[in-house]
Amino acid sequence: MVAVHTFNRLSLDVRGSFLQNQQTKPGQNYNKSHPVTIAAPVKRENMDADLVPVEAEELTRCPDDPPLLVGPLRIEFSDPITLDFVRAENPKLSEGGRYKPSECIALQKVAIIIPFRKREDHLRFWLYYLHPILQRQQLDYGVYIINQDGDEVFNRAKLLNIGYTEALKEYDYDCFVFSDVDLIPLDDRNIYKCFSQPRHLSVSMDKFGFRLPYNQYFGGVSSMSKEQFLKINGFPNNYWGWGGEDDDIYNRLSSRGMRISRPSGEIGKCRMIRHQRDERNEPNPQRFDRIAHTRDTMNSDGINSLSYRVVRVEKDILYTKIVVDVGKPHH
Ligand SMILES: [Mn+2]
Repeated sequence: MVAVHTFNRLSLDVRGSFLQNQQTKPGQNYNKSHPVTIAAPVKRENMDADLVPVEAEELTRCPDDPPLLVGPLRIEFSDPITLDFVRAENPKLSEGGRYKPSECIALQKVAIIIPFRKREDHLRFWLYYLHPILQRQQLDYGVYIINQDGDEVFNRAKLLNIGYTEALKEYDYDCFVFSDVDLIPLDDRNIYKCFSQPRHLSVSMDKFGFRLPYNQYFGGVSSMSKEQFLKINGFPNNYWGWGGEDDDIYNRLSSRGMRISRPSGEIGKCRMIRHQRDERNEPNPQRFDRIAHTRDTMNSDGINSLSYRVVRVEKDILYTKIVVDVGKPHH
């Protein structure tokens, strides 16, 4: 009964107003009809059976349908939250915003990459809501905040490339979730993992009236396996300012014969924290020209041409923050 532990922890929540988001209500466990399948024990080669603790011997792969999911969540941004509160709420995390389930072997090792600059208030909400969700999803995960240093024009896609690179230096991740800091899923069945095709997770945002703005839309929250990411040479490094980089990424995956996988509109609902447009992230006037030439540029502009400098790394129990110098646009 691996679930018991986690529910005990959740019941310690002290904030009534948020409690309901995190707990199973009667009749709300969507997985009741899907009994947990017991996978065969993982083979352990070259290990002396006498030395293996009994618990470790019994660990099996986590089920495809995590049994702790609760379905629709209530997400609101009215009450401010402190990082200390979020830390206290997530006692099972380890340094750097890392977690892996103790009750089973996670199906995927997922690095969550968040491009970031001066959105501390959004980050607190993201951490508050996402950590419990990701734990219920039984992922072996780490949270990487990639913070663009200085006040040059923002470069979201380059920050994502950097996150991919830096996360892999720490752990053998096989899946990468790229998320804006202001997007929170409204349903924990929207699993932050990778699929056989690149995944678009933020399919119905409140900002767009809970609809997809257009079929090729790949912005907001997406996931790619290491293999899928490398197949498209990662993301472009030369989209400075707002817009276009997500369409370039779509062009890349489409030109490599891949297509977008998505959850249903219901499960893919998410909420964006309302905000003003950031300074130094004005719409990029070159974006239309650039996305018209993705096929010509993608082989030379991407993870194979990435250059940057790490300014500093901050390890918190809730995240790894990597402050980076991404340079500035030419001309
Ligand atoms: Mn936004």
